[in-house]
Amino acid sequence: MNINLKDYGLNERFEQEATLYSGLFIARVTEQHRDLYKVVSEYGETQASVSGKFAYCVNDQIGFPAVGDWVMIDRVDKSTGNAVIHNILHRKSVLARQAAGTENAGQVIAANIDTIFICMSLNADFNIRRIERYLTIAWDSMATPVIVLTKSDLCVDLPQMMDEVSSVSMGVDVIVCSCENGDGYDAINAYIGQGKTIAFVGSSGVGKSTLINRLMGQDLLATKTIREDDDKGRHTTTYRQLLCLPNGGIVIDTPGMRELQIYKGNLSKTFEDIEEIAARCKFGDCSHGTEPGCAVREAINNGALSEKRFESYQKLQREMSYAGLNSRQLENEKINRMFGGKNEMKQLKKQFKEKNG
Ligand SMILES: Nc1nc2c(ncn2[C@@H]2O[C@H](COP(=O)(O)OP(=O)(O)O)[C@@H](O)[C@H]2O)c(=O)[nH]1
Ligand SMILES: [Mg+2]
Repeated sequence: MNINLKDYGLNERFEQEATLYSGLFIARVTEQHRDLYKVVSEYGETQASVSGKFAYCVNDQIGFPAVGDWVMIDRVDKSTGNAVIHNILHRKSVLARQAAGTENAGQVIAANIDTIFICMSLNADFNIRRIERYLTIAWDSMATPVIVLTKSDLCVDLPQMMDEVSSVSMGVDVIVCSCENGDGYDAINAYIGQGKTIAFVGSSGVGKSTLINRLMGQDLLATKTIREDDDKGRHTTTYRQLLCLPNGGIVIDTPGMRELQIYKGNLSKTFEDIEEIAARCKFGDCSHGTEPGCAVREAINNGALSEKRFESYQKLQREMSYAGLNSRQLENEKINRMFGGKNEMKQLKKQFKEKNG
């Protein structure tokens, strides 16, 4: 044993749950390369993949392990081949998106995170509609979103941009930073504590890996060089990766996502202002079209609500495929599908024990 998993965020909740699986070892997923995972246990890092039974039972990508997951593996001795992942422990939070090119399949971006840093640069990438999209996903994940505005050194009109951001970021902390002058690093560090996991999300090129390297105190992650910046389609970070920070805390870097379609989201929290206005409409089922007494149209007409923001709200609403289902309900659904309830789960464990002595 040479690794203290507390440094990787292990806490009592996961330790407790792990005791349900005797004969298996607890580990955290630190990297994912398609079907192959890198996991870390008390005995060090090892490669792992899911068992055939596991793959057979899961019928949605959401059910597969992802970076940040706590999993139960069958071996820690590398000399006997890759470890087999048999179970995922209950996720405390799940950041998910719609899998690219699918209609109704989710994909986990990161699991068991405490804080999501939504990164956007204050130059080319700046787009408040995108912040709304990220917030909708983040608020549903059970982790706390924080907006990180990068490259403040390249910003032309900071007060104007901050105004725009504050019109969509109610209840969310906003940090302005720059790796050129170190602005904002103290504010970022304030979120990083022993055993806490932070995920960085945002478009490619906004400076996520640069920021993480700063926090690590060394250039561990590849970042784009100036010359490579011309090469538009290129992603320097190609897979999700979990790293331990020198002063405690764990970070997950993610590659930029070309499309971030919503799989499940929380519009009520992201658009609290609109829902508050809508509550004053004359009709409870007002569609905010041409009905009389529509408070939303009135707010748009008198300038209290931006039409663009309302359109964005409606667009995201249409996009939400699992409307009405929150993360916990989805998680329960998944367990029922996988194990057909508690009895089946017990049965499986018994069979597994017999087979593996
Ligand atoms: N001017 C300026 N450039 C930055 C800043 N942060 C990152 N960059 C540059 O932006 C490019 C993309 O950074 P990278 O960390 O690879 O972005 P990622 O794709 O989000 O991980 C690199 O050339 C960085 O040097 C910043 O605060 N100011
Ligand atoms: Mg990167």
